[in-house]
Amino acid sequence: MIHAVYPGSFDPITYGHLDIIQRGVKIFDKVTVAVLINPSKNPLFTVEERMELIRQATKHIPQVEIDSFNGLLIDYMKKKNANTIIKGLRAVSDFEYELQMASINRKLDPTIETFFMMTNNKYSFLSSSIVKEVARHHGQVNDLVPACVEEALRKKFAGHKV
Ligand code: COD
Repeated sequence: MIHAVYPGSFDPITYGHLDIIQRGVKIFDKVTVAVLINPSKNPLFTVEERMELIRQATKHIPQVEIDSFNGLLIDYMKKKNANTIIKGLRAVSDFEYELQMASINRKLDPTIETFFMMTNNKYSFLSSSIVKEVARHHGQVNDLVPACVEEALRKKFAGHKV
């Protein structure tokens, strides 16, 4: 069985992330979406909120498991007995960073493979940061994120002056 882990901040999950998950489950037997617990990043959503939004957004995909982790991704991979890391690539800038990550991860454990998936062209511009920026100014995000995330953003920024 090929168990892949799709790690990220997912603050919050977008249609770009969801597209990678939906394509990932066609290739791998099981995909764990793993939310990084990183207090230094000052996220908009708590880890529990982010996991719940992923849960709602992926409830139609049975091969998906949702989890969180801290520390090194490689240590988490070993703990889960998973052998493949899924990463999404949007632009050349993503590639440089992800190549560095994949190289250090391979050095830490050569048995774990990083699998890169190109973004869907529809979502090549899309990031959680862009979504938060638009939502903060009460712009429309309904075609960028699942409905549950749109609602959660609306609540977070309700009463926030533009
Ligand atoms: N289309 C396609 N892919 C996308 C899109 C999109 N529109 N948006 C995002 N993605 C991809 C990203 O490229 C990434 O692969 C993934 O989705 C998650 O994205 P984010 O932005 O939610 O998460 P990141 O990039 O902040 O996550 C970084 C990690 C948590 C993966 C990384 O920091 C990590 O592994 N940290 C653990 C510590 C560690 O082991 N570090 C390495 C050794 S030093």
